[in-house]
This record gives sequence, C-alpha cells and structure tokens, in this order.
Amino acid sequence: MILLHHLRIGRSLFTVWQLEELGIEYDLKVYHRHPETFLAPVELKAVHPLGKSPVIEDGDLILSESSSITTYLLEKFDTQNKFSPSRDDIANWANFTQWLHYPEGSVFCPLLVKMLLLRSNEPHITLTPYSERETALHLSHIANQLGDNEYIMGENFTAADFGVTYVVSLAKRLGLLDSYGSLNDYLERNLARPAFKQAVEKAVE
Ligand SMILES: N[C@@H](CCC(=O)N[C@@H](CS)C(=O)NCC(=O)O)C(=O)O
Repeated sequence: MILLHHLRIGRSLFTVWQLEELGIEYDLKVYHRHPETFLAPVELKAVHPLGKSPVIEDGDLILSESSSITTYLLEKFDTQNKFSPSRDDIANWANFTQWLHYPEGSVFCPLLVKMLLLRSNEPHITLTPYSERETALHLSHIANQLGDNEYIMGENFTAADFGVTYVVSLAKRLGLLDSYGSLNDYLERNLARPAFKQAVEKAVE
C-alpha cells in the first residue's frame, strides 16, 4: 500500500486529492511544521534527504517531487487514461505533460517570492518587481489557457489540474486573484469535487 508522508500545511494535500480521485488505497503519515520556523520536522529527513513533503513510499520506492509522484501514480493506476491523455496522440500527451510540470517548474517560484515579501512587510528593489511581473504573467497565461473551458486541458478534468489548482489556490491566499474571475471559478469548481472534500476530511485536522 502507498504511504504518503504528509506535511501540514502545504502541497501534499494535493497529493492526497490525487490518491482520492484515482481511488488508490493509501496510508497517511502526518507531520507538523515548526511553529516559528515553519519548517518540516527533522523526522522527514529520515524518509528523504531533502526533508520535504510530499514523499510517497510504495514498496522499496521512495519518491519525492509532486509532479513526479503524479506521473508515477498515473503510470501505475490510471490504466484507463481517465486522468491523462493516451500517448497515441503524442502531441496532445506532450502538451499535457507541459501543464503537469508547469506549476512547480515556473509558477511556484514567483508565488513564493511574493509570500516571503508579504511576510517581510517591506518592498524589495529587485524582488518586488520580479514577483509582480512574473505572477501577472503566469496567472494571465493560466487564464488564457483556460479560456471558456472548465479545466486546464479543455472540457475534461485531468491530472494537470492538480498542480494548477494548487498554484491558483496559493495565488488566492496571497490576494492575487481579484482581477481573475475565471481563475476564482476554476478554483471553486475543483475544490468542490467530492475527492477534494474527501482529502480535506482525511488530511486536514
Ligand atoms: N518541488 C517540491 C517542493 C517540496 C516542498 O518544498 N514542500 C514543502 C511543503 S509545501 C516543504 O516540505 N516545506 C518544509 C521545509 O522546507 O522544511 C515538490 O514539488 O514536491
């Protein structure tokens, strides 16, 4: 059975959501952040040298990085291609992988900078313009890709929506969604999914 090392509070909730959507049996091991440093506890370093979450264990396999965990779960459990396109249309599949990796690869960094700036409560000569420019670029890019569609790949929910929902939810928490109506709707739609609610019930105390 898959064991997910789940750190409160953070992106591993979105891995719990995936496990729920895919109907996979799993166990959760819950960790809490240090109340002052907000860092993960050292016990997570015994699981994986980076000491970050999510990490899954599946037999002898220990796997970190949200998007590679998603890829693994799809390869192993999404045999009917319910959440990912088939590779028969290689261009469509490649486009899907682009959206699968984009949230962690490109969007998270400027959001993190924004979060740290909000915590420091002071503008910074280079970081403030960087985070303003880049967050606007990426939120507009996501909104353009969505267009009138409900999901990031079009009419159907796919695994690419897990990571995109995560970064859009973080943008919302940082107060960045006011002028992005379609992203607010997208977020509401995805967080209302029964599997997300189930994940919250199991993984949020
Ligand atoms: N790129 C990694 C990022 C993992 C990561 O930074 N996780 C955060 C939680 S959202 C963490 O464990 N932070 C605690 C720490 O750095 O001590 C992924 O996609 O999983």
